[in-house]
Amino acid sequence: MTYFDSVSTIQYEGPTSKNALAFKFYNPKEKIGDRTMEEWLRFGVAYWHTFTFDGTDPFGQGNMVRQWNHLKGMDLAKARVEAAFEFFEKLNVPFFCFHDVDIAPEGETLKETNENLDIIVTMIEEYMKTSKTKLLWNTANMFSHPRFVHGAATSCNADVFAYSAAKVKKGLEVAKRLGAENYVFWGGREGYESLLNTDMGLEQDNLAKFFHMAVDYAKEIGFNGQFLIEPKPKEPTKHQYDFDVATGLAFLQKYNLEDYFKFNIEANHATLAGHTFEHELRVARINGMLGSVDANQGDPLLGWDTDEFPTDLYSTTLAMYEIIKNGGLGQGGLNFDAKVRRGSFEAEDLFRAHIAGMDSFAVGLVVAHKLIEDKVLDNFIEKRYSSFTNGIGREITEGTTDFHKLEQHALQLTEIKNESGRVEEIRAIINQYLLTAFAK
Ligand code: XLS
Ligand code: CA
Ligand code: CA
Repeated sequence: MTYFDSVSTIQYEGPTSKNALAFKFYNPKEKIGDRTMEEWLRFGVAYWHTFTFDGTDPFGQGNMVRQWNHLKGMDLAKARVEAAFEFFEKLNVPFFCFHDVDIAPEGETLKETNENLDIIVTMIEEYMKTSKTKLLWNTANMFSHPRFVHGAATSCNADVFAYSAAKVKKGLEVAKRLGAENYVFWGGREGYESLLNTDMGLEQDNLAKFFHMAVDYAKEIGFNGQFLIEPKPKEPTKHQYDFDVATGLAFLQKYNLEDYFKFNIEANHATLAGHTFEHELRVARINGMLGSVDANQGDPLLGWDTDEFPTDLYSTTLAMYEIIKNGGLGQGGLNFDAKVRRGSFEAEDLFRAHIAGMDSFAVGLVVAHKLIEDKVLDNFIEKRYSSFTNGIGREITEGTTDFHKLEQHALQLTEIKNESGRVEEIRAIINQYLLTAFAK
């Protein structure tokens, strides 16, 4: 059975193509610096948004037109796997990601749920033998079912903690079987609604114990993928413990977990935290903690997690700037944790949306690479901080001065001269690069 008959393999046709089902900028084998676009970008498809969700929102029923809509239970799960691998091949995408409940229905008991999962994982494993598409990461959904009403590893209920451990244990076994490059922990309901009924200290200690046990179990079964924490400040809980990268990093350091984790940074979560996407990437990068990216965008006019496909070229450029400066994403990737808008209900929209996202990041890659090659920002920054390369500045950075010497230096100063930061000029230069990068 096939599911996307109107679409054939998506080809690169170049910036002037008028074909909606072709790449205009993403040319997988084109070299940018020392790597191909495919190698830099490592795109992934999010199984949940693309194959599982049906467009349901708080005000309306599912409306997505999909070839598998008439099916139920395991038949539905199997059809989605078939559709997924057809989609991956036609989009020529190197990776995909899923939650356990995206791929297989939950049973009456945990045992039954695991049996359903095993059947679908076996099917996926078969497809992966011939498919080029690999598993970027999987994760456990510990937020949808009512049992997780008070959280999972931070629940007030020890039985829920144990149940969550069993889900992650299974998830790690699946990750190992399917050769996942990473395993993600997004703390869906790991936070609180009100301090009036919350033991925050206990909840965070428990979360750390949970992570240590996960690290131990991965070692025990020989799963070598990278562990990733995905920060998010709010939604569904009012205050999530993994608020942003800085908060997550402090948590990992406090509990001696920093050597075992990196971050999966989602653009929309960054903006919900009151940061830019590039801020979160920078905080992770300068701390050696940039693991992977959930490539999407929010809507500045809406205060929630809208998970839109990324099309803002300014943002993709500044994101790729951080990623190139990081030396790439290593075993991470750019996972489109993004859903088509409710109005984009045709199956073909899934392709149109992914093409838009892939082209936007390809543009970002090309422009960011050029900015780095021409040292545009580096030169500004080098000059801006040049006072730290000699004299008293150098003594500060080398740690060879103290308050006595600094006071002596300050007392001698007759005038302190600052220079303009010239941020408008820099923004204008970035615009120039964006507008001319593909000009013939
Ligand atoms: C939800 C998160 C989630 C994670 C994986 O907001 O983005 O989808 O990426 O659990
Ligand atoms: Ca995400
Ligand atoms: Ca999200």
